[in-house]
Amino acid sequence: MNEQIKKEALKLQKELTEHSYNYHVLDDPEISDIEYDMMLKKLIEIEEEFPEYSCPDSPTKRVGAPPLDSFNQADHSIPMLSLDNAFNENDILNFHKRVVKNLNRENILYTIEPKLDGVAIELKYENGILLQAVTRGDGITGEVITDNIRTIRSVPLKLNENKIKIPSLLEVRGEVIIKHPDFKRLNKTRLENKQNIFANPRNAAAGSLRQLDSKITSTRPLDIFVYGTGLVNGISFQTQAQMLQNLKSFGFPVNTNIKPGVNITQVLKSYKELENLRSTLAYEIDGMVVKVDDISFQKQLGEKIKSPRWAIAWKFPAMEKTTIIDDIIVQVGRTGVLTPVAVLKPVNIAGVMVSRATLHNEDEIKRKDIRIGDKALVIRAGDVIPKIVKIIKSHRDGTQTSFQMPLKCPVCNSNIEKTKLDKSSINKCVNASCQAQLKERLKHFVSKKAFDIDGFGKKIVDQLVDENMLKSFADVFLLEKEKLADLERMGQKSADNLIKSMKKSKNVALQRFIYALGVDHTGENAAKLISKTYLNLNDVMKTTIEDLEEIHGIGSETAQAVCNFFSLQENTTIINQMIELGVVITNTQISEIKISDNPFKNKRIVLTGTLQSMTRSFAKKQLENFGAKITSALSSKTDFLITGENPGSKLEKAQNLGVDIMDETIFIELLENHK
Ligand code: I6G
Repeated sequence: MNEQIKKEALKLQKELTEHSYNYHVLDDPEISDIEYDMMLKKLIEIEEEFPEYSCPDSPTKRVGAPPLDSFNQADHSIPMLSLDNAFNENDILNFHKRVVKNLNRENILYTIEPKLDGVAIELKYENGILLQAVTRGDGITGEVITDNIRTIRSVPLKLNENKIKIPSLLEVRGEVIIKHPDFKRLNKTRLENKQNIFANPRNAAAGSLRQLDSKITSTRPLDIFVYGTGLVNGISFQTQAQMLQNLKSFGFPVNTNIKPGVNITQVLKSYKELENLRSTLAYEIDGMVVKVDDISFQKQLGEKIKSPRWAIAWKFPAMEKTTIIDDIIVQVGRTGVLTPVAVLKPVNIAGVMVSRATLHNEDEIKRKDIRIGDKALVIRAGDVIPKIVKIIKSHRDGTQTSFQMPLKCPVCNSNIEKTKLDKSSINKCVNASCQAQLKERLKHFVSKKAFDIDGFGKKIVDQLVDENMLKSFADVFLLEKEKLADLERMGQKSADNLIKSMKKSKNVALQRFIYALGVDHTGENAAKLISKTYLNLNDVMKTTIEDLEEIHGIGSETAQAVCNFFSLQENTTIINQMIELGVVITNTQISEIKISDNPFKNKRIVLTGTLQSMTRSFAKKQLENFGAKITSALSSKTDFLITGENPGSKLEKAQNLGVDIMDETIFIELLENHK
């Protein structure tokens, strides 16, 4: 019996190890997460009852071990050095010259790898089994974090044995990271649980590895890429590229953006390529590591006290910099929401001068304890607008001042309305005609995804509002070339072009038009969903909250905001003015073609009973969009009776008249099939 259980434990250990590798290293899972969890649960149960069938490389070790009181320390067999840095081409060419001179040979080949921005660690495998994991520490001694490292699914607990014989000792070095999507998810959860969020993926990875309770570490989305070896017995490598290849076949994740065996010209070219790739990668990198490829040459070159002579890190410009918050100003957005913005001492971050950073809202300022005069760490990631990561509190000298949200709108001096949301509160200027709101609404109205009026930039909108030439959306279509040309910094040609683009924009798709109106909670997606449902603007303007809520993807906030917007006389007046000025709104989502081919087209239809999946008026709207005619009275001319719950006398009458009866399920199916 016990033999049977032992066999099952071994089988589960083997299969779970393979599935984990497929999932975490190859990114190619063969079973579902639920199946994996079920198998793991079974193995945990067996190992709990029969601990003798467990082993150091059992997948059950990944769920964490009992908490430690403190970490033990361990010396690295070979010191974990750091790398010298290069900051420009010249530094790299000088490195190359030194290599050429020391080796006394030209034509040196290098292997280049992305430099990951994570936490350096060393893993020790004896006869293929992971026995110890140590942090870099001071390079000589690190902390033993084996239980924590075992929780990382992509770290092999046992080396794969295929073509290459498992060495008796293998120390592998690598970088523990957290990928961007995992980092975002982690911080979102922490925010929801009212925990401090991590400033960046590196801090999150370091914090997760520092846990004395590895069960906590096991909940963190840690990942690893390995890049080199420490002490090795029982295997040797000729080149850096071959070493990486072997590590890969042992089951380690090795970065895919590695270029093996390239000459110095290709090294120089690759830097730009990798820099361009940087923002597209799922993980943070901060440079490119250049290593002499031939390991016998590496040995010949040797090491200095702190760094090898055969490798160098060519750093990317920092995406994070510190600077001073000179002021905190308040901007008024198109919906009147007040947003505090930090005015920064201008700082060059990766080639872009940064002088502003949004602070989102009052609560964010409180949470991060941001004060005017503070020194702040600012991040610029991709095209996203700069963000304050944290305040350097040690810089405070008592001159820093707290920020107070204004009690009146800083632009029109109207009252501010404070609304408490679940996690934060928003402050809103109550005056819909506030100049700041008007400017922002108009900028949105003419923008690319809305009316797309070429040449109608933000500065022109500001200028036209200040000159009283734009007071509403309709005024855009009243602009005249001569008056525009008279404006400062405008001129005949620009005025001419602007009028031409304005005229061209008058033919607008319904979804763009709805989006352009800048209704609260109604972005591009909502505008598209609405125009997929209603034939024309008139139908949208007449709709109800209930009908809008029937649209999959439209929430109650959007439904209310849309109905509220169209219920205001001043809005409908402006829309009518625009139409009078030649704006033509066409629905490109519901086309004539669609209407020409569906089972409801030109049919006389009667609805009866209570529909479960939508309101009666929404069903009517949908049917009309398909070209049906909806009537209330049933006659022999009726083509279909659509029945909901409790259809009443109409059902019997239809049966007597021989009218086709369609229940809700069939109706929904036909509707969906022809959308
Ligand atoms: O800190 C490091 C990051 C990446 C390294 C490194 C590396 O290779 C991709 N390689 C060496 C040899 C050292 N540090 C010392």
